[in-house]
Amino acid sequence: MNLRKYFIMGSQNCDHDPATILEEAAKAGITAFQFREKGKGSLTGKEKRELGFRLRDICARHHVMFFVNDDIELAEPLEADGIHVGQDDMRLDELRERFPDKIIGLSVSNQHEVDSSPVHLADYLGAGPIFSTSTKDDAKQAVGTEWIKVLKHHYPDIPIVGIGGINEQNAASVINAGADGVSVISAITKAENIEAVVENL
Ligand code: TZP
Ligand code: MG
Repeated sequence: MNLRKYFIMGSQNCDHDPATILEEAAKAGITAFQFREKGKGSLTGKEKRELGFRLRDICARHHVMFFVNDDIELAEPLEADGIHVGQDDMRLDELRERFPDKIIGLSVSNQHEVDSSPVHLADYLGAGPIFSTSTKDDAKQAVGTEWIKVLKHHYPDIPIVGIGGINEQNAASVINAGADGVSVISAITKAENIEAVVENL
């Protein structure tokens, strides 16, 4: 499992064809992708599913791991490598039972969430928002790279990816804090030069 450069997006994050953006990012060397079709302007139903298949196909061609955010019903048809859930989604023990072979990622934003989650059932943790972000309307308080260190100290064996406000300039600080990877939305979807950004993450 290589989470080093983990791109996340849905059509709501893209000002042109999401497939074109993903294709460029995949060619440039992202190692994982999460289909997160969610929030204002996002697709639902058949359109969401069709976009999922297109993006899944791009990942397969480039050997990029493919994750689905939340949508349990899409994980199987899209043959996702894994599922990423937050605190308000399906319980980890139920997920694990239903998808014994899929990678399960869990978002943890603070100590309270860690205390109330079966963290050990997760295959990796998404930690953040590390920096402030305007991409997610309901993003929680930015926690800084210190949060990576705290999590790594308590769970040295669980891979951790930072999320939230990560870009070319600050990605190194997230990795230096002990993260196994960085996950980004806008750093790539809003990039003028996707290849250069992916390279520098
Ligand atoms: N979860 C916490 S912050 C965030 C998500 C999905 C948004 C990250 O977007 P960006 O543009 O990389 O700050
Ligand atoms: Mg969720």
